[in-house]
Amino acid sequence: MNLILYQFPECPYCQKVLKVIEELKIDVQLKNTRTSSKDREELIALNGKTQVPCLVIDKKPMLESDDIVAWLRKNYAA
Ligand SMILES: N[C@@H](CCC(=O)N[C@@H](CS)C(=O)NCC(=O)O)C(=O)O
Repeated sequence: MNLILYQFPECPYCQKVLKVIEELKIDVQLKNTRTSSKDREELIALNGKTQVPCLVIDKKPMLESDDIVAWLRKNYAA
């Protein structure tokens, strides 16, 4: 599965998701919407807003950190 996470490290909801990604050692491409205007524009094109975290799973965006964490645990927990 191709996974991309739009985030910025200062966001506590993003930190929650990043912690799980690290814990489960999942290969995810990180995009920073604070430091990269290109990444921010991509996120707006996907969702019409800049809300993070947003996990894109095979081109389909998922918002809400609780939903993202639940999806990661369901699909990647040993
Ligand atoms: N309920 C959301 C809240 C996410 C949230 O509030 N993220 C903030 C950054 S910490 C955000 O995206 N704010 C709006 C914005 O930057 O456009 C979640 O759990 O993912």
